[in-house]
Amino acid sequence: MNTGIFGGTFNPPHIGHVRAAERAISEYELDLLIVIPTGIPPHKELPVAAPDAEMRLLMTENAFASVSYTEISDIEIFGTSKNYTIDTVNIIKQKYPDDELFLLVGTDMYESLDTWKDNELLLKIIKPVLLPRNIIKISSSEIRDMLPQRKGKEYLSAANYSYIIKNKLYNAKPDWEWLREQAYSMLNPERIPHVAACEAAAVDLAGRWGVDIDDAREAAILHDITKKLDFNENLCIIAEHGISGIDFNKNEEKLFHSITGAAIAKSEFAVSDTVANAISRHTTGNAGMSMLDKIIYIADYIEATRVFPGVDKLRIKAYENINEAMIIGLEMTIDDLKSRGISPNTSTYEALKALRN
Ligand code: DGI
Ligand code: FE
Ligand code: FE
Repeated sequence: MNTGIFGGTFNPPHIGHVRAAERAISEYELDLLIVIPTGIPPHKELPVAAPDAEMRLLMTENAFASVSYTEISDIEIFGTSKNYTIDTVNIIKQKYPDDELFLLVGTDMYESLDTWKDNELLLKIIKPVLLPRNIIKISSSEIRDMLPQRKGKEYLSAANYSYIIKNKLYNAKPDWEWLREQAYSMLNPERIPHVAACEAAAVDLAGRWGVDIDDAREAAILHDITKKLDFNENLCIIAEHGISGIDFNKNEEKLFHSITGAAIAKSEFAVSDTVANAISRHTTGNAGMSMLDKIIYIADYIEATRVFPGVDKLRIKAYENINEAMIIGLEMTIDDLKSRGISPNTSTYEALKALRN
């Protein structure tokens, strides 16, 4: 059997690694390629918001999940050795004593092989081969630089991109198209135009009122992500996230989605507290709303697909005086609820009271 060994920091693993592995498998006729994420990379400064070794292991498993003839080894992650190549190679040799072992190395490493620890012994155990040159010219460090700019998604597996965003690794910020896709997939399809229009309205209002446009966009895209969940599903999220202080009545089911939406926005999309608060207040409002909170509340109310008497006036008002627009919106909601025999939540009254002062 021909067995290849492919070590690396995989920080993060990307499509270039995967393509190189696939080419190595065919070029060197490997029956197995063992992919080995390193433990603590020697002489390497860990970059900001770096994943730990176990997170890199998990991402490496994700990245190679669909590549035949590969297996991911955790020997350098959980092993006690110092992660010298010779130690790793010895372990593999013990496991596969009859195999021909090929060590995949990049050009620079290939040229410095004679400086490696126990290099003579090493060369008796493995045959060093060049990591095939790649058509995809990308490096992990370039991807780490792209992620905070909302770029780089196309170089990562879908699972790894979600994982990186969820855990805010490398200070990654979500690609907007991706975030919309994720959010829309959680909605009833008929709600998508509302959320799209809400995003546009929120971005406009953020420009008008000097609020961070990205925060407004993010909050609007995500504001209704739990809207289609039923009572029990909402209760599950509340329990799972340890949310306390919910005292909704049985007939206030509609209020859950802002609270659970904020929780999911945090846990799945790593939104800031500022953005999470705007989501959690978008249905009732509350006392002491931030400008972002008001923008999301009003954008939800006046977005282009909304049709009700007075909507045009309210749209104008939102640009002239957002507090007055809030008051009008809250009053209309209270009237509407009462006319339907529903008593408005105390937060709704408190929001109104705070704005009138
Ligand atoms: O999720 P959307 O439909 O886009 O908008 P939303 O989050 O403002 O939800 C609107 C619903 O919430 C609507 O059915 C009225 C209801 N609602 C708003 N304020 C209150 C309320 N329901 C109760 N019970 N109490 C409130 O104070
Ligand atoms: Fe809503
Ligand atoms: Fe909404």
